[in-house]
Amino acid sequence: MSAFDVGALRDLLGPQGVLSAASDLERYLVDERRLYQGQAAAVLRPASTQALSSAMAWCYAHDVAMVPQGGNTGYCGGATPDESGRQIVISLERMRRIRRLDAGAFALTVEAGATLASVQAAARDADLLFPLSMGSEGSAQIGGALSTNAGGLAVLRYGTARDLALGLEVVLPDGRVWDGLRALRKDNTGYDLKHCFIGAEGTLGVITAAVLKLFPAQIQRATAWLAVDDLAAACGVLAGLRRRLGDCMTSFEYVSGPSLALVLEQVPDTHAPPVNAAAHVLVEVAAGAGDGLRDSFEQALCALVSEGLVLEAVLAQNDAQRRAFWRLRETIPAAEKQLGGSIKHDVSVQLDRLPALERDARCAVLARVPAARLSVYGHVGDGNLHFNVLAPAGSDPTLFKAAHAEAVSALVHAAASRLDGSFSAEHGVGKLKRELLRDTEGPVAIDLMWALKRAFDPRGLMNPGKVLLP
Ligand code: 2HG
Ligand code: ZN
Repeated sequence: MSAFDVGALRDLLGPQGVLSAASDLERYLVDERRLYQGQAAAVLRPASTQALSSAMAWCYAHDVAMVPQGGNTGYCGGATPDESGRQIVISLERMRRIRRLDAGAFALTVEAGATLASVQAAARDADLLFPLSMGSEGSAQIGGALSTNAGGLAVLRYGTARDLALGLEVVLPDGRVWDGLRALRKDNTGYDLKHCFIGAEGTLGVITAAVLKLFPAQIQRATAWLAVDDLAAACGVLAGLRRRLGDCMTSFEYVSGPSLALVLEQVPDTHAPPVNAAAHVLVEVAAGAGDGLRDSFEQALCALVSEGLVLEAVLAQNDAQRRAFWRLRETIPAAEKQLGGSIKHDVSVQLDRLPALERDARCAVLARVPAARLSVYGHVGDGNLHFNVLAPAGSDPTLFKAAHAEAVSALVHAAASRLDGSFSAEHGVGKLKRELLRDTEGPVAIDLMWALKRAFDPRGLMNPGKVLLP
């Protein structure tokens, strides 16, 4: 029996709009990494903003806590209900319409439940580009991506989800709707409210639709796989390519030798790249019409080879080779999962401190657990590393994580903090990192965050216990 009678919510949302049978709820109650197993009184699946607004007004009036959920691909447990069985999950999965595409304004209005892949496809159909891209784009939803301010593979050129939002529509905890769906490129009318909801992980309201920025299609594109000595060399290559090519680089992804080895060993149909080295970089450049991008890219790479920064470079000759390169990078998380998972980190520092971060974290972790396997990779162009730590070969990954996760993460986060970096570059805080947020952001920042929380959600019903530790 549910903690409250869901009949009233069914009246508001219709039979498809409320799930309450245990077997229907299951998949909404556990997070992607299986770190948290929650319970819920029901899952609401509104088909429109108006319907959600009435349901949330009802929840507010009845003191029911609400947990918004997108594609449930998050890494920090931000969309999983607690164990009380009294919270309700709000899934946006039935709100996935493309509301309008204004090609002349380079803007797309879309409902929160649309997957990133479907938003990209809608832009592509109009010969335009929506650049937010990540391994989970087939299931990750735009509402969740905005709520966590997701990053991904093209931040270097186009920015994070925050940079791609022109306007938002949000249902507030009491059911009121804030209509901020405008496609203005410039708007200085007071506080920029949309930025309060972006990255708030559903703790201030539920994003139901967004106006997104579109870009000219990438007519020319070139992709290369580079062999380098180490992360410091990779950073040198990044700077060298930037100086030579300007702003046309869209991705600059680092893949350490051990991360590549995991992929080759664990992921079917992956083949070693034609270069052999201790570390690798996947770099992609793109531009609109015109010519010469591939030539200038090739020249820049040749110059970096002569300088000794790049050991070898292979330019993808066709789309199949490009996809094969990307597969080597994008399947690293799957390879780690296959091995029983890793102790994951999502740290960032200012660009010129990245090699120091890697070195300090490596020394600290290996001093404590000498046999641990490190899988270090990530968005070096954004100063963001995934410094992941796996169990020694042959030992039990679950026992390893249980024994070492806390201490190892403290060491990696301390290394980032000493370099004035962040413990969460692109995956948010959720439930997993709320203690870290409280302990590292400083009292003024935490006071301001609580002031915002209380102003938007005075009864504390919006995704309670996430981001800010009660
Ligand atoms: C990536 O960059 C994702 O592939 C996942 O952010 C990172 O699984 C990870 O640690
Ligand atoms: Zn990442």
